[in-house]
Amino acid sequence: MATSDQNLSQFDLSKLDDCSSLRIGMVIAEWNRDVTYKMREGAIATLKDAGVKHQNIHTIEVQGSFELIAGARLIATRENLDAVICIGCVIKGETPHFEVINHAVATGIAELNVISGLPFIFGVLTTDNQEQALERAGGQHGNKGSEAAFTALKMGLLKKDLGKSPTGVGFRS
Ligand code: RBF
Repeated sequence: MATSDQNLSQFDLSKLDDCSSLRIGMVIAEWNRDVTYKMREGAIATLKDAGVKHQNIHTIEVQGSFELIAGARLIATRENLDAVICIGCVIKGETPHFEVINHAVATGIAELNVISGLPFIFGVLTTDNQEQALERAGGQHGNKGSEAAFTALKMGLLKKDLGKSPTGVGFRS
């Protein structure tokens, strides 16, 4: 599933409806922070370019990508958000941890989408090495953090348009 020819970072923000009332959460994993902080930068720039107010962008950090799930759930219980962006970077090592973590994170974030009325956006890079990751964090293959933010904007607008508040299933603090 190659993405090198699908650089969504050239999305068109002007085609979106008014985003100025959207409230967006963001959870960033500190593991591989050389990569994830660049993705965070790209995501915040995209949100601001779309008109999301600074005070309506809520960010927290967690240790590794595995903790994105709990972090995303926690921020969703605390703030009245329209979407949550999960940003991480898992780089293949010499043990099966890569597959284990990737599977757990993808499944966990998918489950959050299912049990709540809130969109949780999967902004997790899974690469063979750091070079590939940096190419996707502001390098030649765009910034996947910016793309995750664009997806969050679209889903946040959709939620405002069609959805109700989170059902609360599993989200009471
Ligand atoms: N977290 C990441 O976000 N990216 C990684 O590439 C990554 N590699 C890991 C490799 C090993 C062997 C272990 C034990 C953890 C790794 N983690 C990584 C951290 C993981 O997401 C989590 O923070 C810890 O397992 C604690 O729950």
